[in-house]
Amino acid sequence: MATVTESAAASAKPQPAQAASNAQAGEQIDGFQLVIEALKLNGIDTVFGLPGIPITDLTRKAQAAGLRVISFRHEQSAGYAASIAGFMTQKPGVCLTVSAPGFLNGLTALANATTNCFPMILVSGSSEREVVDLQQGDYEEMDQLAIAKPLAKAAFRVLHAEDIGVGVARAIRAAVSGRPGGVYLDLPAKLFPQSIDAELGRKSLIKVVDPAPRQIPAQDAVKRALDLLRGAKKPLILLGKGAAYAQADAQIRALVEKTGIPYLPMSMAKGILPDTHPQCASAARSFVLPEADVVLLVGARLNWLLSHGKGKTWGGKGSKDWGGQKFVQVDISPTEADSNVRIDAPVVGDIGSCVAALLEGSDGIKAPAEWVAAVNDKKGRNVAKMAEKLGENPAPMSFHSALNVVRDVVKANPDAYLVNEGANALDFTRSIVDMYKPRKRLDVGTWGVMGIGMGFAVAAAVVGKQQVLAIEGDSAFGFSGMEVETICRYDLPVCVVIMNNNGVYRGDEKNPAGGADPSPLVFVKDARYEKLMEAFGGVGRHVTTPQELRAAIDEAFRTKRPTLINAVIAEGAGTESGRITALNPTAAKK
Ligand SMILES: Cc1ncc(C[n+]2csc(CCOP(=O)(O)OP(=O)(O)O)c2C)c(N)n1
Ligand SMILES: [Mg+2]
Repeated sequence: MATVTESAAASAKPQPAQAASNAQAGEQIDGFQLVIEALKLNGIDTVFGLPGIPITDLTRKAQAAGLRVISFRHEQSAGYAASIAGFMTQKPGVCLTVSAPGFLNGLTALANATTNCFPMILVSGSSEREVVDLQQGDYEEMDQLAIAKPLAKAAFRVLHAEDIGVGVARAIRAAVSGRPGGVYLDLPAKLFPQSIDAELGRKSLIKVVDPAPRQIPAQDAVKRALDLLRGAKKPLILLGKGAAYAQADAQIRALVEKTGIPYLPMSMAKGILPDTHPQCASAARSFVLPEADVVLLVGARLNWLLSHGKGKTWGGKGSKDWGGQKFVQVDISPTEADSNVRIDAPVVGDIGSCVAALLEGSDGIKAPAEWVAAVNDKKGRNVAKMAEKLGENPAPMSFHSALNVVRDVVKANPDAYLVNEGANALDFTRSIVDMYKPRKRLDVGTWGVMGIGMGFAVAAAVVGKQQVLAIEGDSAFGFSGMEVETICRYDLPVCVVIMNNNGVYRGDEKNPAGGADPSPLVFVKDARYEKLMEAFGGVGRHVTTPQELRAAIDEAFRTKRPTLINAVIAEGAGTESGRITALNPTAAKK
């Protein structure tokens, strides 16, 4: 007996009576088509995902309708790709997954997007509501909407084809307005084949007007902030990933340069102004944080990455003591202020509008020369120390000698995207490799999550249409390594460099019990990761010196071919947890 498939059912000849009523009713449109048209109407031209029931035809039909459909090997990578596309473009990145397990695989990326304020929509097919709600054991049964809710900024389900327009519009607005985040859109299998009158269906779609409205800060809030900055003896500006997202690069630069205030970029804010800018205080971070008296936070939250705005990092006596700074906080979310320490002057609004308002009122605000000189002095000494370290040429390579090469490559190719994950591989890259343009550094973000690597790299190449350089710890790479096939399949200009030290943090740990099992922290020694890329037709290189590394990266950039460079780093070169050793419970106990 022939199996009745969806497409066979759809193409079955209508009965005479039905045909007559169809003719009367005019052309029909189904749920698949309405979803695709709703996305297209809102300027979404690329979707990331992984096909299967019930969204297989959605991926096919989307491609047929001219959307770029990037199909991954694991939903988590597709989700990370969507989320970083959202960060890069201010349009929600869309990820398509199948029900239950596919949905759960995508959910990590959705939660990560919400945490990082990346606009993303996870569109997941789901099983039959009636069966799910009675827990009768459907194929891939799961109450996905309920599970997504606490991890998403918003979550919606569409049951009827005529509501698709509203569902997509609400998802878009929720993802990009105010503080951006991850949105879940649940589309049950039964929705897709529903057909309605095509004209009515198309009329029901909504092209979202002004999806992320500007939010103008109140004048008195701006004045309060300016007064504080005007009285500062040691002012400091901290630029966060929110400042990068806002694409207010020109206003931010103008404010920094007009006031002469030293600034520190958070990891993904590197490049809003070039890291080589004379006012960049990155090289004097541990000097400026405790010394500053007034700190202007722009799209930066006082979370763990900034030691919660208190403690020794900020000059406090004990680990939880306030360092005495006054804070001005520019943020789109009115509830961000005071989340860790007192914010003396919250400025609530979109970053572009807030910075423009601060700039307009900033006449007479100038960083005192003594403070600037002290910062520069500290910077100069630290840069000299770093240069010495970068000049060393040990065998096997150290993180420094390898990353010195990456530093030169990025300087020569400032438009390239730099994707970065790992522990030492992350921390050293962040501090050694200067960025020159905004939103080019894409990394593990607020959670320090491993696994973003290949998803981010694919999105950067597809959406950013530039060469991508992914600097990966060998452990970090493993989380999404199979996506090298995706990179080869779409023939993307992605060059992956694995900083291979044979393990998590280091490769020289031993089994403390002395047994045959290796330490939980180490991998197969001298693994040949480059062969993974060769397996799919890309270029693999095994390098042991900075010269070989440079030649291999240059070749990848010249040819634009998918490339994986296995860079051998000394097993003992890293430190436990990179720069965040102190967060380990054992270290904390000491
Ligand atoms: C999803 C996830 N799982 C586990 C971790 C814990 N973790 C932090 S860094 C890291 C890997 C560090 O090793 P590697 O990438 O090789 O970097 P290295 O320090 O060796 O350069 C792990 C497993 C994490 N951050 N995220
Ligand atoms: Mg490692």
